Amino acid sequence: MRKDLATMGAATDLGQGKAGTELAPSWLRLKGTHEILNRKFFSTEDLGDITPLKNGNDLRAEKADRATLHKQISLYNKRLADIAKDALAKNKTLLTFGGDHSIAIGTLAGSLFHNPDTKVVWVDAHADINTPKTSPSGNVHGMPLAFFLNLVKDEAMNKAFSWVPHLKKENLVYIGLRDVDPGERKFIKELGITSFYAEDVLDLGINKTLEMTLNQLAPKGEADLHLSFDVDGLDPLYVPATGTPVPGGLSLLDGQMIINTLMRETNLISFDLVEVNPMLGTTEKELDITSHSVSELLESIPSWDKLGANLQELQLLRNERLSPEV
Ligand SMILES: [Mn+2]
Repeated sequence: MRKDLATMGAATDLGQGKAGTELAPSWLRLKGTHEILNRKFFSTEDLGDITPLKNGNDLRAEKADRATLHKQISLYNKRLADIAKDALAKNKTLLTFGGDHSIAIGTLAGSLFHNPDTKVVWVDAHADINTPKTSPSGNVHGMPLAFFLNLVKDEAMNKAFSWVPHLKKENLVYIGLRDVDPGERKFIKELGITSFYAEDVLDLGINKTLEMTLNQLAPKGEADLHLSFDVDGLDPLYVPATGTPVPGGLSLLDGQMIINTLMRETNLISFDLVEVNPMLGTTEKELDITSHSVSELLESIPSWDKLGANLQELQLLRNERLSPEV
């Protein structure tokens, strides 16, 4: 775990058709997410909300075609990638509040620019590995991993996203899957991607699941890791305000264990929290449950100064401050 945190809001809905994900970063900030983070890290820097030039409403109003949409998504994510890369270069952990899951194109690219051998844990009900060809919906939030694993054969699409770096397939582990399209199943099987479906987590328990995940990705512990956490990985009971809920998901405690364990056991450099949609809460109660769950997930981040291994570092920092260089 790094002691300094940078946060940004990836305020976009461009990766899917339901307006509202672009409001999640500011909505969550109002619900007190940053107060929690301030307690968890030595320092926190809020990089603010990053908004695309045009969001879904703008593009719908001008009846933009898919090519225009894809270009907007690409440009926006390149910006996110550059911001992410800068934050990581300053030795900070980056926490990005989405937005829909297409924002991981930018944040994960930033992690891979920083370290091409970055490991990835993808918590999600969906595999997000569709290509324009296999995708039933055509929504880009279901495609980010297809770009990183070089599966997209669409020429125009590859041109628009030519800047996206590649991820080694053995560096990816899924947790929480349960709604996977036929084309996606084929890719996962062909590439041999380690996948813990929600039912596997139920069978194995979350501790065993995480132990197996870390044995593959971070056997020595110090690996740079990117956690991309789609809130629909959790059961809709805990996060009703999201765009594509699927029953039979992970428990809130599972989600907390994932975050807490990865923070403690790896060098977690980047963490996306995506697909909260405050416009899809149908009652005040559903909204309360959703924001409460997000807060509980953030509460599971260990306090930086309570980790024994960091006490020495804190001492050094203190000494530095007591005797500043002249
Ligand atoms: Mn997703």
